[in-house]
Order: sequence, then structure tokens, then C-alpha cells
Amino acid sequence: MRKKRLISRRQAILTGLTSAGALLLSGCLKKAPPTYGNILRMGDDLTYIAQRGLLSQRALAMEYQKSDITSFPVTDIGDPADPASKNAYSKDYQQLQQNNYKDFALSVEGCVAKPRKYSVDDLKKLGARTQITRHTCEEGWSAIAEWTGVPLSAVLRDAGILQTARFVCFYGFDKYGESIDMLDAFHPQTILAHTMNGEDLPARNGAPLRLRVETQLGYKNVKFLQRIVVTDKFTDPGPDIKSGWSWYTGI
Ligand SMILES: Nc1nc2c(c(=O)[nH]1)N[C@H]1C(S)=C(S)[C@@H](COP(=O)(O)O)O[C@H]1N2
Ligand SMILES: [Mo]
Repeated sequence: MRKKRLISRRQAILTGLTSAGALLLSGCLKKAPPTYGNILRMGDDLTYIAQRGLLSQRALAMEYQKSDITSFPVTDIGDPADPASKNAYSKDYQQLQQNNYKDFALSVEGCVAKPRKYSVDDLKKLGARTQITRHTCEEGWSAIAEWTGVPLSAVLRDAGILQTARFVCFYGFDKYGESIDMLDAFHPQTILAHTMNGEDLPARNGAPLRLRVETQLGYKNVKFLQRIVVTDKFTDPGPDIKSGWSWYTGI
């Protein structure tokens, strides 16, 4: 009896989920990243559809007080300024760092009317947002810092983002990359940070510019930014999916 009830409840939930999923899918098919068919990525679709369909798109990630700021652990990722870090090494980055990033300019390309390069000063003229947020790494640690940067929305608008734009890809000098959708790109807390805890962004935290996307896990926050490419098709420059890193990691 109990078993039967359980089963029918489960069936009801499943039917509910399926029809909700179908509804959301038909409504948001255009918004969903086309990762279907890839077994390793099937969980992504569910998380994405559930979060995008059921949660408020403008909800802000928790912001903290100055007294909550913690230290950041030293991560052992490759330093793009160090030839010993092999694949992560970038001669261009090493030269920029030797000159204290004076010649740095972020390239903004793709589905924008005015592709161009922005120095950090150019970006500062587009506005600033400061937020104290928690960074959560997939490896299990988290840390709180104050970030100041230009809202990504301001940069995309300045570059004349086209109506065909659907995703924004970020590339670091160390060849690391990630992409996000338009909802996260225009989220008010999504910023290109040049300042951490009131100081120029330190080298190991991604100088001179890094992405802060507070609605997702730490690995989406591309450091050592070199290039932003707006695309009309789903593009995932992220770590190989076989490593098990989801494209969408909403928190
Ligand atoms: N360019 C670049 N960005 C990156 C990474 C990287 O290896 N290269 N690692 C990511 C991961 S896994 C984490 S947890 C954070 C670490 O940021 P932190 O070094 O400021 O603590 O950066 C993210 N951004
Ligand atoms: Mo991480």
C-alpha cells in the first residue's frame, strides 16, 4: 500500500517535472545551451532549465561587510608570467606584467557593432560597482573579498552589442576560457574587476582584469582577461567536459 502510494507519488512528481520541463523547454529553448545529446552534460541542462525557469533572474548574490573579508588561498594554477608554467605561459602577458600592465588593453569582439580594445582607464570611465562577495571554488574552499570593476553590461552596451548576441566568451592570457549567457552577462553583479580589497588586482588573483560572475561557481571567474568574444551560438571555451566541469554552475 505504502509502496504503491510512493510509486504513484513519484510518478506524479515525474509527470509534473516532465511537463514543467517540456513547458520550460518550449518556452526557453532559445535560451538553453544546446548541450543535449552529450551524456556528460545532461545534468547541466536540468540545472540550467530549473534555475533559469524557476528562479528570479535578477536575484543578487549575498553581499558581505568589510569585516567579513578573508584571505584568499594561494592556488597552484599556472602563472602566465612564468615560462616554467608551460601551457599557461604567455610571453605577451609576461611583457605586460614587466611594464606594470601599462600597455594592457582588453579586446571586445564578435557580435558587437564597434569591436575595439579598452585600457583599464577606458573601462573605468564606463562606471564602477563595488561588491563584497564570496568566491566558491569547486575544490571545496571559499573566500570573501571586495571587488571593484566595471559592470560587464556597460562594456557590452558601449561596444554596441547586437541583437543576435546570446553568449559571452572570456579568454585569459593563460589560455583559460569560459562563457556565460546573456542573463548572467547583464546581471548587475557581473563585473570586470580591476580592484580587489581597495588595491589594484594582485597578479595571482588575475591582474590586471578578471571576471566576477557572482551567480556561478569560482571557475567561471576568468582571471588575466585578454579577450571577450560575444557569440550568437553556444560556445564553450571551458575546460574539457571530460574533466567533469559543468558549463552552467549556478549557485
Ligand atoms: N585565467 C584563469 N582564470 C581562472 C583560473 C585559471 O586557472 N586561469 N582558475 C579558476 C578557478 S578554478 C578558481 S577557484 C579561481 C581562483 O581565483 P583566485 O586565484 O583569485 O583565488 O579562478 C578561476 N579563474
Ligand atoms: Mo576553483
